[in-house]
Amino acid sequence: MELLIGDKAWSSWSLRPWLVAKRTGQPFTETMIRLRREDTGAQARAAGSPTGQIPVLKDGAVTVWDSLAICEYLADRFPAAKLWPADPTARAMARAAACEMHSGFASLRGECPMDLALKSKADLSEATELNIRRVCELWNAMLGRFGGPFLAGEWSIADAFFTPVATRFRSYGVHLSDYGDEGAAGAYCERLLTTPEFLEWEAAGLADLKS
Ligand SMILES: N[C@@H](CCC(=O)N[C@@H](CS)C(=O)NCC(=O)O)C(=O)O
Repeated sequence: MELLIGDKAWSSWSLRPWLVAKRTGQPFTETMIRLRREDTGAQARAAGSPTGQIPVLKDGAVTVWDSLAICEYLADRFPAAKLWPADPTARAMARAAACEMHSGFASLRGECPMDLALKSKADLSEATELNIRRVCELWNAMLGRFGGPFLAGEWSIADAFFTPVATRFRSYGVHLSDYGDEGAAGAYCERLLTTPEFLEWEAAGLADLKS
């Protein structure tokens, strides 16, 4: 398997399927497409991306070109990795959470792009603050219902989707206690940022910035 990804410090879309691919325990190669360059789209196309965007997974004759679709493909291909919860209720809610992230939170995404090297205090718009409040509400509801340590109990694709969000909260100095959290969401955020897989991604991303 080959995963086309963008710069690890910036590519929030690539981080999600990369974390999931790691959790399969299967070997895969990574091809890095440099973002924020004039020829980013052309490079991605030349490497096999039908849209000129990344991430893309290539597995033999199969090409999958969207982060959520890649995660679903990996869950189908490697059922033993338990990438979605086994319990149908937990699975449905984990999927809803991942889909909400995949298609929503536009203001948060636009105003606070992922940048692993950044530590700042942003002046956030009302729309972004509403997004943060909703993330907090969702995290608290799922952690409360399934008992943690991750959103639907054990780590799942839903947690991969919210890992880039956790980096944004850290980079932009967002304290979840200002948005209705009584501690569980903040602790979960910290948990996402200390998994061995994320730490590996982060170290490589920060090293790339220096090279
Ligand atoms: N919906 C797509 C979005 C992918 C996306 O926006 N990728 C960005 C990088 S993080 C990209 O390829 N940007 C380069 C470009 O558009 O030229 C997915 O989930 O995979």
